[in-house]
Amino acid sequence: CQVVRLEDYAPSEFLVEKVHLTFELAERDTVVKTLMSLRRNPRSTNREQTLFLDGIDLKLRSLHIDGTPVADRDYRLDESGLYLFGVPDVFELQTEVIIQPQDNTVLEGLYCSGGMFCTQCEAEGFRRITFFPDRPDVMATYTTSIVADKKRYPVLLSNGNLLSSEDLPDGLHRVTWHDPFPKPSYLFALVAGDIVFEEGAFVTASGRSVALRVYLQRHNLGRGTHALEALKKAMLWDEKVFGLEYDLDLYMIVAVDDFNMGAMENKGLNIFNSKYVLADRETATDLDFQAIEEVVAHEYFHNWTGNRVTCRDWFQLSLKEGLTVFRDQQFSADEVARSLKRIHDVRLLRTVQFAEDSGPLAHPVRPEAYQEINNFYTATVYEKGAEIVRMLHNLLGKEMFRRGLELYFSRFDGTAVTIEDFVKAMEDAAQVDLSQFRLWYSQAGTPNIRATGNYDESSKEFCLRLQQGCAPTPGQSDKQPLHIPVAIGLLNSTGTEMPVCEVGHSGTDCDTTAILPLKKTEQVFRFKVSERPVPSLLRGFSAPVRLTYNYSDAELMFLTVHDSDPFNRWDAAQQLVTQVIMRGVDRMADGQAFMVEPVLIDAFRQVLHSSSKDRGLAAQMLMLPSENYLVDQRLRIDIDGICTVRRKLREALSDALHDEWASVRQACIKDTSAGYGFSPEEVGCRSLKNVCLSYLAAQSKAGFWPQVRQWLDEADNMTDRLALLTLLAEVENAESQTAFAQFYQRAKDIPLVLDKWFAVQSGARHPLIVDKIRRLLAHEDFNLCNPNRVRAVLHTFARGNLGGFHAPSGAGYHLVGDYVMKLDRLNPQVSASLAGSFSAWRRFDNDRSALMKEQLNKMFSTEGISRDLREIVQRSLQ
Ligand code: B3K
Ligand code: ZN
Repeated sequence: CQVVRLEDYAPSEFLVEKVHLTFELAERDTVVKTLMSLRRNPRSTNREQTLFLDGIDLKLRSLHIDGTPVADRDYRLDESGLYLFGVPDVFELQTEVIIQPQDNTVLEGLYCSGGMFCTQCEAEGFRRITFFPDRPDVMATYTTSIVADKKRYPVLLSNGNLLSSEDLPDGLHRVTWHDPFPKPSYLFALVAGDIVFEEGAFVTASGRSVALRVYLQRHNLGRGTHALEALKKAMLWDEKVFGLEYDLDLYMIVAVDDFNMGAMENKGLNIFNSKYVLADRETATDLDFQAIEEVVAHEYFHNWTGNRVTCRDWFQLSLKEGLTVFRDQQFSADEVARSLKRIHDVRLLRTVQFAEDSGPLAHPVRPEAYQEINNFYTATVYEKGAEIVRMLHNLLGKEMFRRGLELYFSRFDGTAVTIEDFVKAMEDAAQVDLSQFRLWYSQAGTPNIRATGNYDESSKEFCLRLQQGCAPTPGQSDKQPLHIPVAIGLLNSTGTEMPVCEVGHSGTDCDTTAILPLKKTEQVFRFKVSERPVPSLLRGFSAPVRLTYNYSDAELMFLTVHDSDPFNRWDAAQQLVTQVIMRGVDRMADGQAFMVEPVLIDAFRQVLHSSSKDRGLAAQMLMLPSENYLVDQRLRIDIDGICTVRRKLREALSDALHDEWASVRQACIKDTSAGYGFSPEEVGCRSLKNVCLSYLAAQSKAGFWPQVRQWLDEADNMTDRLALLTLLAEVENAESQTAFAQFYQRAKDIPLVLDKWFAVQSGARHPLIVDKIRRLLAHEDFNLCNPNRVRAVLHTFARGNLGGFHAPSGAGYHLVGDYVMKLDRLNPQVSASLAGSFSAWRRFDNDRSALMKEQLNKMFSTEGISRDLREIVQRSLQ
């Protein structure tokens, strides 16, 4: 299989200045006519007379150079594109191709969704539309004409500003768009359909007024308001925080039901998975509302970090993604409770990214080789990439970071650049040396920090030893020490923070949080303190590392109550529960019975008692760490032990604190009785209320389930309804049956709600879950061509329902393995991501490991699997 390598990068031999595309959209054959001006790239060293243009599944109808048809001997076609021999240095190329969007199930290039035409070109989808140098360092200005039946496709959209629209004979019409900003082909977009819009307006800081439109299918009208409001907030925020304004007169978002990812930042015409646009309280949960805000902001922020300055090649993907995720995280943190946002992001990082970084699919944030670039839209490139930018932000400080970004834009606006260009701009602006810091981009794996503390009573010195290391990852056996900023605080015995003053520091201006620059394999830091401290380590999760410190239960409990950093309060609670669970797992492995440790009950009781101070945070502290987080704590995964101990612990906490769960739940209800609102307090209330409820369900008393049914009838929003339904999914009784039947009736015409109906069942801990999944897959509403539906059932099961997927019989593996193969023929991106759930096979017990490997082998030996899937399987087996 062909491997693309970073070290082989060479500038494009030809550049494209201008492109004029004409689409004649039709149900069977869509014609794409392309006129483009090409010229030899002065920066290319290659002097070949052959020009290669990418093109996949295109039927060539005609080919002209400077108006003259190209003779047969002067070109050649193969399955990857078009070779033109003996081309001049400057010329115009005219092509005409036929494509079949109606048969496009890979959802890349031009395809149909819900009666609409739409496009997805990142990373390499444009080559499915026309012959083109489909690489991000070829930036051109685009003019796009679209011709279509006016009745069926009254709305015709593309990037930029509207130039003209006119009616044509035979019920057709033509609309022409022009985007004045040079852009890479991956940012091209087109939409055609019978859609409507919700409109808003934004006046930029420099006084330009921008029309904002959220396009939806007619029956969804009214459900785009939240997205529209989020867009306005994001536009204002980027002006305030980074001085970045929008640059066109129109900003469009279109919601489509069939989409491989979350959304796409096409210039001026974002195309979104409808999951990240449509919302009202009847159909979306608080988490959905929050996710919409994040994704809308993320795509908007790409206009500068991604579009105006783009990537030179796909190895630089984190240049735009890591930076833009960081920006959207900062935005959301300003919008909601900052610490909750951080907890949310760190949870994701620790479960998904850490797992990726410790398995066979581990890769640096700037990868060095790929077979299929779509496999690299990963948690590492996105989330770890964002953590690197966050560390830079903390190292440089807010002001310097902003200046660095300004320098970056002044140097590179309108060009395609590298991660190195970004780091250099930061380095130059702040006058700091980032040479060691750069390793974060090239070295894969999660660093481990072992921290040990020692207090010397006589000298009143606290000595903190930090040792860093990193396990080998594929292709990188030797790791160098990284520059890791470790934020710490020191608490005295009453829980008050002491100044963090290093020995030798003169002055009296020590802060209560210090950032220690860990740069060597081992470093010792000494602090002057008045008494033995309890250290609060890695505050705010100042670096994407695993840090261990030999905390006693009592110390963790102390931090849970006293740490002034709310993130670390939450983290201390998580560490305490994790510690207790892992001890339980060890005891079980030794054949001992489960017992709940009183320390945990005390800790939970304390959190419950003071929960009214910050309900959102309390809810997070009371949630047990996910199975996914727990399995990642040890190299060898004891799946049965973890699932069992976690379940028993939940039951024990349910029992021991029954009255507290009930009363805190009541208190929350009392405070939200005024109706449904979306303020952080109300969201916090709902989440705490539902956490309490889930504990009450774990050891349900008589009459509980009929009560749940009643609450379900009374619920006035999707957050509560879904929380209740989730509980009902894990039991087999009359209430559960009617609840699911009724929910289905309400959901069946609303795809996003129906996805929830599927997902809740797929994620349920249930002894017969594999049979249940089979039934869901055979359901008339299950649809293998819709990625949201597939993810609702298969990804939820394989990635979120560990007990079920890893059933000892191997039935879960079998089922998912079969569906990977079925899906692969339709949509390789989705099949490859599902296949990733087998990648950790080596870490399981021998029986499971063999069964998982068997599935991977089966995939590998199947003829004709996609490049996407082949790469994932191959790397998993290596
Ligand atoms: N840039 C797109 C992702 C495109 C996915 C290609 N397989 C979404 C985003 O990160 O904003
Ligand atoms: Zn992005």
